[in-house]
Amino acid sequence: MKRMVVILTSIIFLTACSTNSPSSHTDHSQQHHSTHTDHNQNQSSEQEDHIKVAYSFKEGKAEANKDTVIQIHVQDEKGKPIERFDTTHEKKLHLIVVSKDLHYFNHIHPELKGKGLFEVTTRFPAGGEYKLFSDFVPTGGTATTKSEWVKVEGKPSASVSIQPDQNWTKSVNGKEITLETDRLQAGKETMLTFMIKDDQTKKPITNLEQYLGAVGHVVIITKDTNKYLHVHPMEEKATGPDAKFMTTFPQRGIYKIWAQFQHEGKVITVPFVVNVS
Ligand SMILES: [Cu+2]
Repeated sequence: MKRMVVILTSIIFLTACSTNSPSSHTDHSQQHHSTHTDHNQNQSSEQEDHIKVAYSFKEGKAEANKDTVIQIHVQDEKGKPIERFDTTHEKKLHLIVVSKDLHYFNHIHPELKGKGLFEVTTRFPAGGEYKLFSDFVPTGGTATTKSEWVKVEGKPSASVSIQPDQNWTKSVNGKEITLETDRLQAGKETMLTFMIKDDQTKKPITNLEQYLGAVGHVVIITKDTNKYLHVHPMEEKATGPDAKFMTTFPQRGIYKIWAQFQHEGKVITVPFVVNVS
């Protein structure tokens, strides 16, 4: 079997430790290191530690429902801009934006303006706190994820409580997507299988298109937003109806999973909430 490409990046976000539940302290030592499935684990995390990412808004602030330019500054430890990035899944940087309750999710691609600066225009749907995750590979370096909270002005939306799904079949944009897993145990490899059908006819969809160079993309974030996983499919060139992803949930708890597929030119984003024991 073709070995899957899994980029598993754990995030530590220090300020979050003071505000989150005691469970965020249980594996604190581990959280200081990113875990990658390549063989340079220690080297990778050291390198990642030497990269700094700062976020800003071009207009100085962000307001809900207004075009907002997010700026991402990538620097080395001495403050020198990092200028070169590998293209991974067709982009130099993948930006994931989530609201604090993980209800809102957006996956966008800032453009490299030069001198380590990326920019992208987006709209936040409501006021409140959002977490931004930048996912990139500096040329000569390794997969890196850096996150930060940002505040958006405007009327906040009511917080949606995050509960594990009872029903693992969802209808989104005319598709019926079912998630199956072999197990949901922390620290063990888990296969996530998504099966995609036409919502009307229930016919399996066998002509999924490549989305960013693969049959699908999966982003997984813990309920407390402290951990981020970006998982690529086992078979990148698959076309459906199944798309399989292998990952390891680093700890027990509730996770939100967003799977993204493309069919007939449209991207489908389907969320699931699971409880890992
Ligand atoms: Cu992306």
